[in-house]
Amino acid sequence: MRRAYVQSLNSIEWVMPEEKPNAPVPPPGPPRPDDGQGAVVAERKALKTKPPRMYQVLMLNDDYTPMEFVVMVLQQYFQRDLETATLIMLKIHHEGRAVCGVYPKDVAATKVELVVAAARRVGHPLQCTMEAA
Ligand code: TYC
Repeated sequence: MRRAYVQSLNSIEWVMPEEKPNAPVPPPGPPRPDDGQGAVVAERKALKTKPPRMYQVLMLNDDYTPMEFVVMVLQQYFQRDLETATLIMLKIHHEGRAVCGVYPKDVAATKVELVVAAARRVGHPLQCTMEAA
């Protein structure tokens, strides 16, 4: 801002030419970098988090695991209703494999572990795997 001086009767005084006593206060401009004078600048950063990579949990067919057990697994571990669980079980039975659910990696891995453990506890050879969706 440039200042000018004017000479009054017997003194020199500094005046701000654009300053008028009742001039409206201009709105604040965009934030400026911290000048070390105590100014606080809020910066808005674009969020860079991506959604997690998802994994399909699949069950595979075999000749020994009872159909009822597979339906129970689909209801208990994949929150399927009886009708949906039966349809998924039949798809595995006829096509060899089917997707039971899609989850973030750690959730999918836990489901695989729980399903295989439940099957082995009662002596069934049911196979459950995961792969990137
Ligand atoms: N094929 C099995 C049977 O006839 C049933 C079955 C379905 C087994 C799905 C495994 O993931 C499976 N008893």
